[in-house]
Amino acid sequence: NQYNIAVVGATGAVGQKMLETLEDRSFPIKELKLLSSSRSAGTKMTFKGTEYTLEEATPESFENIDIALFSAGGSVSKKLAPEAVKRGALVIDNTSAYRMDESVPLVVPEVNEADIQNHNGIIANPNCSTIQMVAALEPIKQNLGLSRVIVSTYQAVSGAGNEAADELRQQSQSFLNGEDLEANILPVGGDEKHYPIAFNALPQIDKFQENGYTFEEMKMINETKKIMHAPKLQVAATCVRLPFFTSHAESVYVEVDQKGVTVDHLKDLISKAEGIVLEDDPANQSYPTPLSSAGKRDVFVGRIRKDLDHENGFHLWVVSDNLLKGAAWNSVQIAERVIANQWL
Ligand code: 11C
Repeated sequence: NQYNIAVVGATGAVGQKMLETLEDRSFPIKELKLLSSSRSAGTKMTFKGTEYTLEEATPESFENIDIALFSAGGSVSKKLAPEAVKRGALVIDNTSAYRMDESVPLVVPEVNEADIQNHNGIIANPNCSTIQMVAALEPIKQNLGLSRVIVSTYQAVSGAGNEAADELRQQSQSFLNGEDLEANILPVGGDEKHYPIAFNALPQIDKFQENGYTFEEMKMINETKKIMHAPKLQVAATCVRLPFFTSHAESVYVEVDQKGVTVDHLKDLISKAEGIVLEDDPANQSYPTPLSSAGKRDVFVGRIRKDLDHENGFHLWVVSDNLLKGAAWNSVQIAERVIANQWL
């Protein structure tokens, strides 16, 4: 079988990776429609050697579409996802618009593939930093029980889009030329103040919430509990933007329920888990980094250590390409599982 596919937001950092991933996976596409805002309509993009012209996304764009991959911002998804569903399309939405909606499954296939069946036309793709973390946590939770997670992130600028990546490029050049740095986008396009990211670290990703956490931190907290079906799991997050382009890295502290667990046991569980690569050999200085994981679909885990004070505590270093497993690949993977299980 082949399917009519629409990609909404095809010119964005994630949209471009969606096209690359559909191509790499030889996704069974009958017809492909590339949709965008009116601003990008008319832009040309190539898929499998054929040139496509982007069309402005309207409700009618979704007639005859089987699966629509949305990544054009929450407001576009809010407006157009219901229109797509009304016309019979299955929406896989890579924005935060529907993630915490109880009627919408929030899915990382390695963790909660079965939730896909409960969809009512929309399946939400989680936030990138959440996806890689829950993929690494699931085998731990399944085998040892999990009570607490404390994560600090080291996130790439591409998570904030192509304009943020351009800003890092420009500021880096200015810095090396001894010029003043101009900051217009990071930490958050829509917030009041902007700070340089080049040669810096910004402890703000997305806007501050009333409780003092940022929205990115609250996404990691709330989405993790939903995906893992663990409302009582204790989760705290600190999210930091760093000056590199691709892949998010995370220092994750976990407390497991089972007593007497060894590092080797944890390594064994991680190495056998689907979609995860263990890269952990301190004797040979082997561990994943943003550069080594960029362009790959897996989640990489290293630096597994036992906490020195808490009997059931462990530390992990989790790295993955934020635009692939964190976004485009997870969305396409959901689409593949929908098809394989006939859950359309
Ligand atoms: C970042 N995690 O790195 C964000 C990007 O909710 O899908 C992903 C935003 C989202 O800035």
